[in-house]
Amino acid sequence: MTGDLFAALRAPTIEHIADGATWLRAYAEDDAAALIEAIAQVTAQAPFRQMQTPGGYTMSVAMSNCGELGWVTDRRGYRYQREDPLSQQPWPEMPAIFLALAERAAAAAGFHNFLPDACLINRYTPGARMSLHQDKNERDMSQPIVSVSLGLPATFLFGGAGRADKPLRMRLESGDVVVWGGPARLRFHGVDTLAQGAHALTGDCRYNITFRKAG
Ligand code: MD3
Ligand code: FE
Repeated sequence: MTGDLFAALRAPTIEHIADGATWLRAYAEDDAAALIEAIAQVTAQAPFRQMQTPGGYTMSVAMSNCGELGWVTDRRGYRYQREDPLSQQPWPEMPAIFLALAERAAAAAGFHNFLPDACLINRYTPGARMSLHQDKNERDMSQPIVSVSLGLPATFLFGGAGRADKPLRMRLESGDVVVWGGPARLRFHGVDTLAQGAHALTGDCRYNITFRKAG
């Protein structure tokens, strides 16, 4: 049977990738349709937008946020803030299904009582990429980041402590969750250019949602 409508569900597996990094393959597969619906609701209020880097480039990835704090970038720099700069209103509330998944996934990786106050939603269309960077705008680096991939697969680049360290390549598929904590928390990482494709739930795009304790 090869039709998309009857695509087999992947079996969830737990894989230790590196100190502090745990790959929960297919962990969110059962929730994928509901998560995508929740993304649609959040972004009806806080639309996807391509932000400017401090250096003046326009990011190829379109972003939005929900939760108390949202990650933004513009000519003034990278930061978290309570208001959506487009509307000057607070970011949409974090959907209950987001919070529940983030808490459950963090606990499965050994990080108990994870209570994210920020959720960044990234949308990749073919050609979009994210260059190697560190996530260091959060206050407490002892808290992990939980990432959930939905839709088209992507090649994730998992680097080292220095920008020049040769990254490992990992193919992240829809429903995969990765928990990044401990010594993995400050490693460089990025996403290779998204290839064209068609996914039953998202069409021609990939979403990545990351849960963070930012404040
Ligand atoms: C490893 N997003 O939004 S998620 C980001 O697929 C970001 O959209 C990528 O990097 C994406 O900042 C990757 C996986 C990820 C997220 C945070 C990390 C990996 C990480 C923090 C530290 C180490
Ligand atoms: Fe990142």
